[in-house]
Amino acid sequence: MLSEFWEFLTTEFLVTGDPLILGAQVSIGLASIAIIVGLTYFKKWKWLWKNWLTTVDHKKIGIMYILAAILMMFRGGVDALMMRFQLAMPNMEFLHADHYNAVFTTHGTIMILFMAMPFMFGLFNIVTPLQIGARDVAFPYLNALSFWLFFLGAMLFNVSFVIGGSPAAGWLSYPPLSGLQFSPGVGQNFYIWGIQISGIGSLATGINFLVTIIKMRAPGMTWMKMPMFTWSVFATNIIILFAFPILTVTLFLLFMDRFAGTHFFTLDLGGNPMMYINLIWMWGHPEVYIVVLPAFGIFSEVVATFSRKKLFGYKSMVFAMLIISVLSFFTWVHHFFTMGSGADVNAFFAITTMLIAIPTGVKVFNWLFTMYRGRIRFTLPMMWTIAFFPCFIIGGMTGVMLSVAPADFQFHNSYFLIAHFHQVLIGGVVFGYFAGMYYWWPKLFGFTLPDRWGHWAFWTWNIGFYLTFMPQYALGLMGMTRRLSTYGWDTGWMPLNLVSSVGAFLMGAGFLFQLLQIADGIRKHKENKVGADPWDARTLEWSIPSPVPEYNFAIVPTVDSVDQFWEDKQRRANQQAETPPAYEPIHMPKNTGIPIVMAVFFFIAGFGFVWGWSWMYIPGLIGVAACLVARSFQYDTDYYIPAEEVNRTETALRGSV
Ligand code: HEM
Ligand SMILES: [Cu+2]
Repeated sequence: MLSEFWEFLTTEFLVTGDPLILGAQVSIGLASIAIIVGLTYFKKWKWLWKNWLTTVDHKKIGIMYILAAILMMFRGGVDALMMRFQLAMPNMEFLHADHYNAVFTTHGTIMILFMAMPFMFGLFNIVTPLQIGARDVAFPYLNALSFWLFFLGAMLFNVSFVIGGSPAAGWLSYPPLSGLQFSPGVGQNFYIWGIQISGIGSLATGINFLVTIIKMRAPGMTWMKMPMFTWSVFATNIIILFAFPILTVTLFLLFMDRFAGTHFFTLDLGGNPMMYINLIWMWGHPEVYIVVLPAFGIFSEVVATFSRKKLFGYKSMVFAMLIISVLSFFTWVHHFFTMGSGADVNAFFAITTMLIAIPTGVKVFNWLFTMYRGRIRFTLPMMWTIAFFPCFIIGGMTGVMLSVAPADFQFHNSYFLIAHFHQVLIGGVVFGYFAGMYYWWPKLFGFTLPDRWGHWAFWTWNIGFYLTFMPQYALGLMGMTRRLSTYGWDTGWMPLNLVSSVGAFLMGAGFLFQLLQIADGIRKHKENKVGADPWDARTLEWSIPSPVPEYNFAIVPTVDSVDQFWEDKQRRANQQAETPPAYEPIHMPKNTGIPIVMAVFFFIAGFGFVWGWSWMYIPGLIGVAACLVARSFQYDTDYYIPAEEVNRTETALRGSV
């Protein structure tokens, strides 16, 4: 009995034998012990629980999202570097084929679902309520729950690395490869449940922010007076609302195939793998627009602020965004032009794909026109925005090349594609979120990040980027296919691959410089303290103190133009001082531990399903239900901040700078 248990533990449960993984296990263990000891030693458990784990404050939730995203960027980045190390030279024996499969699968999944998505949700959380003059999101409790579902879903996915084995069927997990027959271990189950749990959180966030934007805008802020970033959040969440339910159902059907022996996606008994491929891309293609549209919103804010000009073509920007969000649902077949849909179907999807270039082009021109004759300041957010243009223009053009269905028979599954999508995902999404992080950092923390390490980071990232991905276009045309774990000397691919790998390590260095920059910034936070409006910006979030008090706006603003705050400043410059405002008590939601506890039960249920242990998933599900019931009996969910306290906080915050 005991020996059976030991046998299970060492052969199936724990991933043993690989020195890389062993090293990771040891370092995860040590890091966890260090965190627990540290928190105990400094007596910080209570502080952590009260201020962070149970918070419903959208700003703190936003910070936690971004922290998690940076952590995941590290994990996904290490995966990327391992792959590039393996591919640097022919016949390398660093990662063997199976391990390589696992690494590109976790890399892709983590980068998109557990890095880009939380980074984006973090920025939504931090910025949206502030830009529309609201004191919170529509459903603060649901917002906390969404975060914890994302986080524990991500953790569930990540433990597959050391427990049970990683998924290895690609980031979209096509059957039959991802079915029981060809992926008999639990790796695919981790994929299904990690994404399923965090996906429910994403859907809830989408609904939450749609309602927030529809219902909670400051008086006077009509649709056409909404800031551009908020518009991008709105467009994005509409896509989430329609796309994520498709993912939920698809993953559930895949789970049934693996768990209950159904045949939705295998050819026996009338199932069909093509159905999976259609479904997953009906979510997957919109997903890439989900992550890129908010970056467009950020560029719009940054370009206007640092060119000191009104955003050029506001209305056309809004329509372009909405058109992209609709079109994004009509292009999914471009991911499998080669799988025999026939010429008519391919032509339709080729044309819809090319059409997206038009609204996107409109946006690029609007940004350039905004900069034209502006008084440009080359701050870090602006630098990342400018770096985005060439990158996205090349990436966009290669995208149009890929959308030519007959040409795609050549490019399909080659390194040309890898270069294309990294160019738009890194140049568009990652650069965009960096711009946003630098832009709103002082609003959140009350100090700016010093430029020195920031400039190092900027240049190493950018040079590294072109070194990594430009050779890959050529490699693709030379016949190198994606998901290839090694190649021979006779291919002639060595020099370009070597350059590509050197570039990847430069990007890794760029990431480290950013960590240094943040550490340096925290160390010098007193010197770099800033007031409410360090950038001389245009939108409402800059009208309140930095860092923002928990209630955001002491007095809810009224709005009658897109650049209300900017115009107020112009007016104030030649007017007398305002009379001190009369504060009123502010209604706030109370912290609650239920979201994190419920997400832990989701984790337990998910882990149970991964292993098919009914003794675990049944209690897990009961726990989830119990949390729902407990919440419905929680009557004492809010409180008021008295007017005097608001007054005190405001005087302290505004007086100090
Ligand atoms: C330092 C930057 C990065 C490097 C060096 C890098 C490198 C790679 C490599 C070598 C592959 C595997 C190619 C293959 O053998 O097929 C890959 C795949 C992939 N990467 Fe990245 N990557 C980086 C950043 C990103 C980012 C930021 C994202 C998303 C936001 C991303 C998303 C993906 C996806 C979705 C795949 C496909 C995975 C699959 O085939 O299932 N990567 N990347
Ligand atoms: Cu697509």
